[in-house]
Amino acid sequence: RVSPAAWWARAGDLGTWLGPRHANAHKGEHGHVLCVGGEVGMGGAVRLCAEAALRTGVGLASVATRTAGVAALVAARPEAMTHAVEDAAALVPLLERADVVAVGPGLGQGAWGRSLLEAALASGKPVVLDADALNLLATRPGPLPQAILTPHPGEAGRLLGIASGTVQADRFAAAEALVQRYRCVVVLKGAGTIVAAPGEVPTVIGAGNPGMATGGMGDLLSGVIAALRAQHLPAYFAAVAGALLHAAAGDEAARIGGERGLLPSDLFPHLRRMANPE
Ligand code: NPW
Ligand code: AMP
Ligand code: MG
Repeated sequence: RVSPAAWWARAGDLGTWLGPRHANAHKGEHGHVLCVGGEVGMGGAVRLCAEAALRTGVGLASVATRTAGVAALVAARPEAMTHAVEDAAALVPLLERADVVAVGPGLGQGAWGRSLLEAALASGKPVVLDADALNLLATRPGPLPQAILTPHPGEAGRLLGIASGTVQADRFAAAEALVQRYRCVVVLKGAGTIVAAPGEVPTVIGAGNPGMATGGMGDLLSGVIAALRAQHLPAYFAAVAGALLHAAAGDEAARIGGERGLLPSDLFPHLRRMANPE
């Protein structure tokens, strides 16, 4: 049994789910997402995550990243509060202030990344785990009920100890195996993204296009889902709505400029428009 996203919701409903901001709104009401990642050489990944959270309407976005990446990130996106975090102790006060923590974009798989991932999990905050957070998770037991996992088929294969081709041969079975192991929401990415969770009928996202097969596209998705979760959507709802919003924004960007050469940052204006009621 499958629930296609087309039945479940239309992309045009996304702004309606969040509702309009009321006249007296303040930034503290709209959620605070902390993005953790950006090992040397991959600072762009955590920037895409934070910028996606901001364009999906979060009130505040913070970034915890390597000292070497701070200046570039502040210059490129001054709205994000960017902190040099070289160890887990420096992450703890940032975790305390966050509503949702997105861990993994460009995190790397070294001791730095592992210590930050462990601190984020120990905080008990809702987490969106992507990219290298998932690769690090492969050597760590579940369950993680406070998590939303967003693996691509390669990451799903590493988590399950199977080849990515085996994941692709039966994507529903792979998504279900991850749900069983981690007892949390799982977003298995790729053409026909599947969103699965304990006790839920899996949802298939019918939107999206091959132009989205570009480095950084998944880093952006983690920020979108974290922002919806921080704006008080329940975990499964945030994952389905986020995957749909991301894919629909990708389709709109491809409609305007074509699939080839589509960049993750081309989605930002469309994320913004679709996250508002029509
Ligand atoms: P194969 O070849 O099939 O076995 P990796 P990554 C598979 C950061 N980034 N269908 C495929 O494996 C990320 O955040 C930083 C089937 C492929 O070779 C991470 O921290 C950027 N297979 C880090 O880099 C922009 C699929 O997975 C392998 C598949 C590493 O992340 C780029 C690749 O996965 C990047 O986001 C599919 N649909 N999709 C930046 N600007 O800073 C993937 N595979 O080895 O985990 O590498 O995803 O690039
Ligand atoms: P990542 O591999 O982590 O960068 O994530 C890539 C993102 O782009 C995911 O959200 C995928 O679902 C999406 N994507 C990549 N290739 C396709 C495709 N061929 N069709 C639809 N969506 C895609
Ligand atoms: Mg990725």
